[in-house]
Amino acid sequence: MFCYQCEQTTHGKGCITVGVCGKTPETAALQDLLVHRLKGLAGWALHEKATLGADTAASLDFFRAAMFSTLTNVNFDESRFVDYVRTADQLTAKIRSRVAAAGKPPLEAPSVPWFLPHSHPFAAMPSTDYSVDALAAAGREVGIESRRSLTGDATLIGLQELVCYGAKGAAAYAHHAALAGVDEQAATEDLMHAMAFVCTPEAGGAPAVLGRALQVGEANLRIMKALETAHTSAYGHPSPSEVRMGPREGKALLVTGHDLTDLRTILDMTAGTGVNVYTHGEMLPAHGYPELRKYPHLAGHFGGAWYRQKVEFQKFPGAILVTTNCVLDPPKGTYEKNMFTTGETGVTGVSHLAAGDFSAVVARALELPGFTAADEKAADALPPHLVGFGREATLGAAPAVLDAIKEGKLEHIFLIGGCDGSEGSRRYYQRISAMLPETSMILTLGCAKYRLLGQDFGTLPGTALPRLLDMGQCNDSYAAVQVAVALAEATGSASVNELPLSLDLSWFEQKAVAVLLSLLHLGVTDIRLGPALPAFVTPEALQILVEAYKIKPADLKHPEEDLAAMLQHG
Ligand code: FS2
Ligand code: SF4
Repeated sequence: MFCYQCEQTTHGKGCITVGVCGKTPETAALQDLLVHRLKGLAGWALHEKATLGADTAASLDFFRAAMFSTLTNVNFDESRFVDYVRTADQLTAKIRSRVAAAGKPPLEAPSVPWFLPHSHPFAAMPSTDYSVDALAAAGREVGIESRRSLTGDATLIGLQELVCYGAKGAAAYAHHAALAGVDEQAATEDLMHAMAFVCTPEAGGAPAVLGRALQVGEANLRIMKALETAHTSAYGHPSPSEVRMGPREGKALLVTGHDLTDLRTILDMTAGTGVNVYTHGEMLPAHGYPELRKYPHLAGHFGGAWYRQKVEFQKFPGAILVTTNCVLDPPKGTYEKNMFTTGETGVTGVSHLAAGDFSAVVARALELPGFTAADEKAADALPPHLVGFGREATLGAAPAVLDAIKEGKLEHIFLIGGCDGSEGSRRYYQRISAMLPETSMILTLGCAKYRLLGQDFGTLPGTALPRLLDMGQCNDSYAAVQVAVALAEATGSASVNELPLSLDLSWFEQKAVAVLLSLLHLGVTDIRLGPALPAFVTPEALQILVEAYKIKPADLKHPEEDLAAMLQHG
C-alpha cells in the first residue's frame, strides 16, 4: 500500500505496510480502486451530459457519498468498498450503454503518462470478479506508487492528489449538505470535472493542476455556504450557549461525527424514553443551534477530540452512534457491541444502520446501565464551554469588535482552528494560544478547538466580549471567512490580508485540504500550517505555494517566534 493523504502519515512520507489510522493494505487498495472508478464515472457522466444533455443527478449523489467514504477515518470495512466499486461499475456501464444506444461517440481515454492505456479510468470496464483479492489487485495497479513510477514525477502526482483530496473533502461537505436539504449539484459537478481533469493531458503540468486545485477551493466555498444554509434553515442560527461538559444520571446515548440531521433524528427517537443524548467530537457545536438545544434530553457533551475515543468510549456506559469521521477501530472485546455506524462510516465487526433507522442504537442505550448520580456529581465541577458563535452571532458582535479595535482594546485576531490529532507536536496550538496577548481574540472551529478547551481566556479587558469565539465545526470555516470579509469592509481594509488577523491552522484530513484550497482561492496569504506539512506536497510544489501565497510551516519548537511574527506581519 501507499497512502499519504493525511497529516499523520508514517514518518511524514507515506503509510506503506499498514495505515497509522489502522487502514489495512487491502482496504487501501480497494479505496484506490474506488477513487480510480470515480474518476471514470465522473468522466462518463459529464460526457453523457455534454453529448446527450443528460442529468448527472444519480451519478452525483453516488459520487459524493463514495468520495466521502475514502476520507481518513471514515470507513475501514472492506465489504462496503466492494459494494461501492460494484455500484460505480454499474452506473458507468449504464451511461456507456445509453451513449452507445444514442449513436454518440464514446468517451475517449486520452494517452497520459500516469496511466497505462488499459488502466485509464475512462477505459475501465466492470470487474468480472468482485472478490476482495481481485479488486485489491486491480487497485494496486492504479495507486499512487504506480502513477509515480510511470511518470517519475512525484511533484506532479502530488499536485494531482491535492486536487483529488480537496475534491474528497468538498464532496464530503456536499454530501452533508444534500442530506441536510440543500443539494449543491453545480458545485458537485465541478468536483467531478476536477476528478476527470486529472485523467487528461492538461493535467500534465504543475500550473494547470494547481489552477484546478484552486477551482476545487472555489467549489468548496459554494458547498460550505450550502451546508451553512442547510443547517441554519433547519436548526436556526447558532447563538451563544453554555454546554455542560459532562454527564447527568441516567441512560445515555453518544452521537459523534458532524451530521446534525442524524443527531436530530436521535433526539426525536429518544424523546420521552429517559435516554439522555450527548454530543462527542465535532458534534459539540450542535448545542449552539436553537432547534437542537430545545430538546431537554440533549444533556451535554462527553469526551475530547476524536483520537481519544478508544479510551473514552470504553468509559461511556451507553450506546454510541458514529455519523461521520473521525471513527477508529475499537480495541477487540471492548465497546464494539455498543457502537453503531451509519451513512458512509464503517468499521468491520460493528453494526451498520441504514440512514435514520436508529432503533437498534436506542434499544442498546436502554439496555446499558447509563451514568450514576456520582458521575453526575463529579461532572458538576467541570467548567462549561461556550459555543454558538456562528456567522450571525459573530457579526452581531462586530460593532463591539470594531469599537474595541478603535479604542485599542483589541489589537489582533487569531484564527486557531482546523483539526486535532494525537501527535505531541499539536501541543504547539495549546502553547501558542496561552501566549497570546490579552488584547487579542481567538476564533476557533473544527476539532482543533479541543487544544484550547480548559484554558480560561476570559473577556477582552474593558469589554464584555469573550476572547475565545467557538464558531463551530470545520465546515463553519465558511462563516469565519465571511466574518473576516465583513471586518475588512467595515475597517476599510483593501482585503482580509490587511486585517490584524493571523491564521494559524491545524490540518489532519481532506476536509481541511478543501478548506485550505478555499482560502487560497480567496487570495488569503501568510497562512501558518501545521503541525506537519502535507507529505504529498513535494519541496518543489511547496516552493510554488510559498511564492504565491506565503504559506508558512508552524514553528513547533518556537511558538513564541511564530507569535512575534504574526503580531508584526499578520
Ligand atoms: Fe476533526 Fe476528524 Fe472535522 Fe476532521 S473529527 S479531524 O475528520 O472533519 O475536523
Ligand atoms: Fe496513513 Fe493517513 Fe492514509 Fe491512514 S489515511 S493510511 S494514516 S496516510
